[in-house]
Amino acid sequence: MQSRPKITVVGAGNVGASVAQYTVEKELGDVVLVDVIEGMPQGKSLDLAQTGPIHGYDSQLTGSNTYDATAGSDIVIITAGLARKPGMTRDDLLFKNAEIVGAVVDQVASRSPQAILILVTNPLDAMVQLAWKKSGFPHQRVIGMAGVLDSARFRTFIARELDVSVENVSAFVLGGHGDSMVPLPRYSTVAGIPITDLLSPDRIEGLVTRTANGGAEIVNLLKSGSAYYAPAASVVEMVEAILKDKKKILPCAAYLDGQYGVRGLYVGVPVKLGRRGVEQIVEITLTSDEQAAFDKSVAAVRELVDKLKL
Ligand code: TXD
Repeated sequence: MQSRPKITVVGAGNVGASVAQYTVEKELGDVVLVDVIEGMPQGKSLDLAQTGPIHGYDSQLTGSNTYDATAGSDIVIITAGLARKPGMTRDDLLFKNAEIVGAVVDQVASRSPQAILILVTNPLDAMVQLAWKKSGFPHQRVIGMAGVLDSARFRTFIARELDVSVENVSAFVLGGHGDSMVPLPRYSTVAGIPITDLLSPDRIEGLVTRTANGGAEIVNLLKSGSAYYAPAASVVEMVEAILKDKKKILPCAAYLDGQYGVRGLYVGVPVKLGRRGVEQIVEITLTSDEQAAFDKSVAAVRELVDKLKL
């Protein structure tokens, strides 16, 4: 009998394996890891299961190269795909990853018709739109992870700049996950104080630029592969908000149906996450400069979605 929530992670690579690790460490549920590489999800699951006695978790871990073990999942996280290599843009990945994600969604949606899907694979916003279309799920149950990561990066840089605890820093990031993302300094705060009162426009501009290029900075350092600890932690914050029905407001790629002047497209905005998935889109008033930057980011997302004919 299953009494713990069931969380499937498709793609047991760097992000997927770390998602599994953080999920069981927090005892959020049992985890099924799926990957196309034979033996790999099974091996990682067994290794993580054997960490349980040391770290004190009882979550069950299962690895598989097929999908039957995923049936009846509460949440399915999709990280399957190729990661960016140095010099490769997220957009280069579009067609290859669309093929992979489309096939994965077909497999999981039929076996877990009530699941909430969390997309991670890049280019993120287009992959979420694709997963929503392919699954036939209500848009509230198909969500993309990007904003939590982007704002965690912005928070890290703000905390370092001001030499304060990261816990004091909140940050606000809008738009697509890409170089055109829109960090919003006037809604980014340290103990409630907007950073626009604490830092010069030049310093803020530096932090904003570093945030927008945050993924590429790590890709260039690692040489092969891309960031995975913070991306995985970001996914797990969303999983926890959903399973514990926290109604937590987090920036996620969500389906806009007129909000922020956008209709019929997934883009990063603050949402309320609870057991039903995206329970509300939080709308704020943008200045004309912010709206222009947001519109530019939306246009970049729409271009990819159009290329996929979604
Ligand atoms: O903010 C964000 N959304 C992101 C996105 C942050 C970090 C990483 N981001 C993207 O996630 C990245 O650009 C990639 O598109 C994915 C996964 O990144 P990861 O770093 O985990 O890549 P890996 O280590 O290469 O893992 C991908 C795994 C690998 O083990 C493949 O064998 C597997 O995906 N894979 C598949 N699994 C199942 N089914 C199919 N078809 C499949 N194809 C590949």
